[in-house]
Amino acid sequence: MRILVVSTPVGALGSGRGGGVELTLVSLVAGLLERGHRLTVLAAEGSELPPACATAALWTCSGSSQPSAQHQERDAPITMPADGLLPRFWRRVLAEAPAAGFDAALNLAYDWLPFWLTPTAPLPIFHLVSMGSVSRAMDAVIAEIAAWDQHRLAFHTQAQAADFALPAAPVLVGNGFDLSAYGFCAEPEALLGWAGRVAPEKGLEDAAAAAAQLGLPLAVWGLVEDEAYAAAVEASVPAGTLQWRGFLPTAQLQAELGCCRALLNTPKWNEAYGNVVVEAMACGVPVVAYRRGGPGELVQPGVNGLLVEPDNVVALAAAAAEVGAIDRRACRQWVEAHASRAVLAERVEAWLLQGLVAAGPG
Ligand code: HBI
Repeated sequence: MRILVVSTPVGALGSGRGGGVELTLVSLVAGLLERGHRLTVLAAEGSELPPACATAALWTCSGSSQPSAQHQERDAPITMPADGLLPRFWRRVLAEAPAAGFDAALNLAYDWLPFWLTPTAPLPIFHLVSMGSVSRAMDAVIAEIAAWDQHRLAFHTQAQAADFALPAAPVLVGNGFDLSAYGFCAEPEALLGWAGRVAPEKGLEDAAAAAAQLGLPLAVWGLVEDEAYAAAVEASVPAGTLQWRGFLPTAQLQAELGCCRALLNTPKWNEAYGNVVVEAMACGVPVVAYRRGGPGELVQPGVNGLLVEPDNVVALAAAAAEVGAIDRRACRQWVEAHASRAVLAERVEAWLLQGLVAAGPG
């Protein structure tokens, strides 16, 4: 197939501002290229694609970044900068895609416009929904497209899809990672880890409190999206508990992440998937996670980690103390079987082909 993949308008690929969707985009583009498809990526000016995506075409647009959807009020109206990346992306798709001969456009943005355009667009638009429910406007437009032709939607996990009004069982594609980029570490240090955008919905304060209870340092990787929140978490534990490691490219992240005895995963929202959970397991690091959202489905208790009652910091610390019993090699093996690039690409290909066959009304 000839596929146009439209990226997130919250930031350029490689900047870290896109969070998990950047990793998902690179994995599915590289995986689909491997399977012989022809890919074009539409992303913000300044975006960079890794060597694995070198044979994909890259179209870019300048423009203002779209405000993050998860930080809006649930009842907020749709907002869009007039000189924004979002309207410019979709002006480009509608203007150029028909002549370019794409079989489909695959939208990775969690934004109202591409969903709203879907029933009347001049080419089939598919959406890999990247988050759980964050606003009524997005819930409504996702429900509208599901009612019109649910084949056009896919989700990462069952827990995420359950947030939305779907007439039929959801297409689930999980996620996929370039496992050659993650080294296995058999012997960890006396160190706990936490990774993700540093923002309130990610619950860093709970992981910090659990580490302080255990008297272990907590390494923190990720873009500090909310400075005030980060400062408040730092102040909530004894000095030296947190080691702020910043947003690192995968090569550096995995080298440091592998040294952890466990990764603590403490989402306060319905995390759609939980990329960092799989990245840790790929390095042999078991994950202690709240039984919530995507991580609640990825962690297989006793095999690749432990699940605890959400928001229970005492239980989080107790489980983190038990995690030495987990076989670190089994964590790596689970990822190889369930979250490789090849597995993701197979699922995405099947989804698109099925969706193209089941032509939606109109
Ligand atoms: N917000 N408006 C908007 N659009 C996105 O595509 C978007 C977002 N917030 C976060 C985000 N994408 C990514 O971090 C996803 O991986 C969740």
